[in-house]
Amino acid sequence: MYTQAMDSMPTEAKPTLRSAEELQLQQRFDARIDDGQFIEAKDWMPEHYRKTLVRQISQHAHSEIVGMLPEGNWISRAPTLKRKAILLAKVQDEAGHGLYLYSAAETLGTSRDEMFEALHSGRAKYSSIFNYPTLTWADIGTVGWLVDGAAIMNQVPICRCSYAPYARAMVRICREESFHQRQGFDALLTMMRGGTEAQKAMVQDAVNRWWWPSIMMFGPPDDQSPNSEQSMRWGIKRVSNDTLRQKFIDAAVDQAKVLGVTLPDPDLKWNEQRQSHDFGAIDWSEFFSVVGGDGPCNRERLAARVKAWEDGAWVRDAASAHAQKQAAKAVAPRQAA
Ligand code: FAQ
Repeated sequence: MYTQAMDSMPTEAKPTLRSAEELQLQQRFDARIDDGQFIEAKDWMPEHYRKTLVRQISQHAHSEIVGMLPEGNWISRAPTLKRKAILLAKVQDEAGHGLYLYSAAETLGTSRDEMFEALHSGRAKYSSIFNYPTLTWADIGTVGWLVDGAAIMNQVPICRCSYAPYARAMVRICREESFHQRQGFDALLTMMRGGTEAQKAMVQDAVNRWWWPSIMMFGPPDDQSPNSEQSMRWGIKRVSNDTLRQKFIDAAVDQAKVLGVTLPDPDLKWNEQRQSHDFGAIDWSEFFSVVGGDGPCNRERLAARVKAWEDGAWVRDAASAHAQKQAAKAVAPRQAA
């Protein structure tokens, strides 16, 4: 980062000169952010910007991978071949999203092993929503409709995130998320339009259980969101937690009407003045308890990820042994020559 000329200067002169250079780099970085330019992996960036990105992108990656569990649980029980093929493709897509995102985080200098270790030791977070159980087939449709719907609402603005590798990954991810939302809505519509009374009741029950956790996905209210101000200043987040939550609620109300389900909030009503829906109080104690590790499925989800990591040890060992052999073969002919 620093020039050789500076390294050869007397020690006492270094701190001032270094900070002068850093100041200049910081000013250039701030100007680029203000100008709406993208930051690439090789560009200079403040350490706090780098750390914030690693935190958000790795947590996002973990969410995609842990998010495979509640839906993967239903692949063998999908009601028709068509629904099974769709669900299989969706769960595979989530794995792909996780891999794009881990790659984007790696460009910031954090290894995938470090990120996995943070997840497995419980230090890293993943989305609160994946700590709820998928009890019936209607839960799978509801996850697609509400959870993927909330994910798209949150993720479309990240396609314009100031960190280019994250923004590029998000463009690809959002294209797939919109298919995910549609397939969930379609599965629910099929049950609500042509299903039995029991199937309709099953859909309503799933919506009742997933509604509040889905609107919590956007994170704490803006005035209790410690990272928002700085992340918005840096263009990592483009839209605040509360604004996205409101947009999601407004969109979901109309979709619920098409489906013929009731959203479980008696205070939900159109506010003519705000041109938005008012809604009831969110139970933030539930959110913080789930994020803190005490949700209905936190232990089960983490145990499944740790087991998958341990079961995969032989694959990682075999791949490294193969890579070592290949490297040795590449060196051997050169030595013989
Ligand atoms: N769950 O200051 P803020 C998906 C934490 S992907 C758990 O507002 P920030 C696709 C937050 O990390 C879903 N923790 O934080 C799919 C922070 O803690 P920390 C994931 C949460 O970062 C569908 C603390 O609270 N999407 O669904 C949550 O500015 C179906 C204070 O919060 C993303 O990750 C939460 N819901 O804003 C897959 C999108 N909310 O780290 C499979 C990218 C907040 O300081 C099946 N991420 N926290 O210890 C973001 O947009 C942001 O990180 C937010 C949080 C908006 C999630």
